[in-house]
Amino acid sequence: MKQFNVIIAIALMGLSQMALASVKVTVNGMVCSFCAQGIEKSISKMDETKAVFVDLKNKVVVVEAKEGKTLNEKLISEEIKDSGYDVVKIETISQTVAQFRAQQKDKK
Ligand SMILES: [Cu+2]
Repeated sequence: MKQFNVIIAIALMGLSQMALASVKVTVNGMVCSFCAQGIEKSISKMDETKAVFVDLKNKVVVVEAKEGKTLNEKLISEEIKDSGYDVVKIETISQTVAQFRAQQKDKK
């Protein structure tokens, strides 16, 4: 039974990663809402971006891809660096921007 659950968990993980790919970027140097706005604006301009969420408190930028599109992590990272911030870490998460937002709210 335990093994069975593990298989289901792995299958679900695979599914969610296929269905929704968001990129979570940890950024250093964002201090105010102007920083957040600037980053949000420049990443929103990208063709494959569906939604952007900048979390100043946790210093993360979450970018969600449009359906069927793949986010260009390198481009996102460069865009943030060009705006004058440091990219500490970039990773793929299986949440949408809306889900990530909701999760941050729950933490408070
Ligand atoms: Cu600022």
